[in-house]
Amino acid sequence: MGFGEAKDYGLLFRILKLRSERLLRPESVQGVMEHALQHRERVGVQDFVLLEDYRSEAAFIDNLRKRFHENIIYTYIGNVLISVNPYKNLPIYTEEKTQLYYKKAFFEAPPHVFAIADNAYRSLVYEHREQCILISGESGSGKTEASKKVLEYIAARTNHLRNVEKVKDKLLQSNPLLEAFGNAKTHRNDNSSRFGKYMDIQFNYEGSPEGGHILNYLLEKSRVISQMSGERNFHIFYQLIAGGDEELMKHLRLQNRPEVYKYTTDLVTPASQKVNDAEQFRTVRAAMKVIEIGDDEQKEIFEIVASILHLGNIKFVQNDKGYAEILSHDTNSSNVGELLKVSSSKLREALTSRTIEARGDVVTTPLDMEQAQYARDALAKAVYDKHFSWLVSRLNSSLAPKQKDARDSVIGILDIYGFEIFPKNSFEQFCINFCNEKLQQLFIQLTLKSEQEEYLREGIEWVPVEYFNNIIICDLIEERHRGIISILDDECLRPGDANDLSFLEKLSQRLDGHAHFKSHQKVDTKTQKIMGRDEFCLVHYAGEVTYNVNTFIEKNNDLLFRDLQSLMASSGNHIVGTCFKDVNLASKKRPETAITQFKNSLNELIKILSSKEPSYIRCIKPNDFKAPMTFDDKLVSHQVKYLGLMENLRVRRAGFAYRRTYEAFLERYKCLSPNTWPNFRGPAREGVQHLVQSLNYEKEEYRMGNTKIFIRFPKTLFDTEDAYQLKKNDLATIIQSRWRGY
Ligand code: AD9
Ligand code: MG
Repeated sequence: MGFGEAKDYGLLFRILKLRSERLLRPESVQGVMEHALQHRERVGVQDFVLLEDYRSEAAFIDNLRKRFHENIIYTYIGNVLISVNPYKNLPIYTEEKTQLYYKKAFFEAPPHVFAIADNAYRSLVYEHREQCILISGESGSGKTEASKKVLEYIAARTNHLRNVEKVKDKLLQSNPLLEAFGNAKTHRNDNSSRFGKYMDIQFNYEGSPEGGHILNYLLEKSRVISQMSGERNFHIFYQLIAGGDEELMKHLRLQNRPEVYKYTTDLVTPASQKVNDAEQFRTVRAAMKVIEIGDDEQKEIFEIVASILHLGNIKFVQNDKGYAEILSHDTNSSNVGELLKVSSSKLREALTSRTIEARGDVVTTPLDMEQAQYARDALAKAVYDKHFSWLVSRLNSSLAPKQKDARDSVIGILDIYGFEIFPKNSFEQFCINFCNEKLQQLFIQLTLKSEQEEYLREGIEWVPVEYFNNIIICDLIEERHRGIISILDDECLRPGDANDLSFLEKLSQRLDGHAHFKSHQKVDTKTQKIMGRDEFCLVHYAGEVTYNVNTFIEKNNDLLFRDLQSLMASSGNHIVGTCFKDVNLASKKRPETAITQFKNSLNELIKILSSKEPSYIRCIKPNDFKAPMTFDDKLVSHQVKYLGLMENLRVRRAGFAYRRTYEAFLERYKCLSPNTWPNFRGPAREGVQHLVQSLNYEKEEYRMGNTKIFIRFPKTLFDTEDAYQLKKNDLATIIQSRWRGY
């Protein structure tokens, strides 16, 4: 290919100009151009802002697909990283690759999760701006893997003194531990995180990690008692059963077959999986050791896990009055009693009756079969859930920095469930999607607002970008007295005959006419689907979702009978005792509902994140089969929509992609103009003016602010960078840095 066919006119023009000014040697140009153009044809562009047709979703997906098939899983939209799960191990996380990202500006190396990590680290350490990295995407898209890579990069990048290594080891080992208790095999992901996680890595004034802190959100506790067919309970149950030694198993009264326990029967575990589970159990114990969870505490943890398995096997029989009873020789209940160090007979009583205080009188009423089963399952869920939160706080006390340094600062990493639209959506999806609305709102606030503020500060004309502000949906959900959460809580607190359908009726009455709410009486305009009598639909920023109200009231009330609570508070297992003592049994006030607790913790999280500078990693799942080299256009297109990537790109293209101070820009590129080379003595702004003239920047490509040059398209900067590399006559670097793909 000769120059006549070259499409990259901007670069060509600049190179020719530099050549005519004798700033470039002619023989270096043609080969590089040819190579670069062919390469781009094959691997697409590394930043979506470089797409010619940036409004076309087809072009967007085409670019992702091209790169994916070349094993290039990372692409940018400005400073947002898009990552496509390769479902195979790629040699992109080696020591050598890690070093490639040390102290590199974004455009100097191929897009990578390491670049995001390095950028955050440098901004924190050298510019003292606290950072957070927000990772989103649907189940199985690679969020947790990405968060681990960030942590690993930071561990590799920071100093290797012994005490620092110890802290890093603890931070790294928190992952296998939390995954054992909080992850499970689902249809979408063999290692699916069933909780949201925000982790702060704390650094001292030297930039070394000195501790960490984890916040956990909304563990999917219903998984403890039942799983969809083909899915599993939390990993730890199987790991303990497969990997516990004889002595431990005897102590826990466990058999080494998960299928004999009701809570783990749903999936027959193949032999290979058992080997894997046993191995993982050793990893978990090793992690516990690093975290400094001693033998006694470990024993108590496994007693809790085992007691839940026994609890699930408790059988009720119906007595002649129609009420539930547990036979006194039932070994399951006595196992639970012994392991949790509570009276077995009191446990049997609390599982089959209920004490209610009414106007000073204490009345005990027996439970029927259904109520007793509900009580048993509620207890199993509560014990597991509280114990998981205990584990997180135990981790936190181990991760807490030994010396509180006044100047310590953090990088936060958020690995939280992405937007969910299933054929049937329930209370859990409602919570998760609400969370995503809040994060989208934060994205808007942090990215767009700060962008506009900077233009104002720099005296640059800013044409406001049109974008959809989802605050209207956040309000619809959480506004006091009027929002969906308030209506749900009111209904949960209302004595009498409140139920899921009465909640739906209230919603329909109060929210009728809201642009983002559709009641069950309406026809869904898009799909022409008539909603069921027990459904409502929300028009989320990412699309329409129909929710089924069935079990909303029960899940939001999240009731555990008081008798069971006080019994657990008396447990001689100190973890269980501690977990349940917090519940103020004497209080007449109702505990907060599940959704209100979630809303409050989410608002706390938003407050934390708003105080930091964000980076975004958007993860995409290429297919539903966990298969490598398979790219399903339709599936990816859905995610591009739900992640709001086209909108993101549009906003990015509307503004200025890059900005650098005049001093930094001049220092790097001064060799590209005869007026600034080898030194420029005047003000840096003037020097940059000479540079942009020499580089032939078009008027709409850049603006000169008060202290910085603003460059509208990354391409302009890439071209300048290429010219700089060419000038240095370093051909290897130009091919790598610009046309990357390795
Ligand atoms: V969930 O919402 O917790 O269900 P995640 O966290 O988004 O989900 P995860 O990181 O667990 O997904 O990735 C799923 C699986 O994809 C992993 O277990 C790996 O087998 C695979 N994966 C993900 N990212 C990579 C990668 N960068 N390289 C290789 C990967 N494999
Ligand atoms: Mg995960």
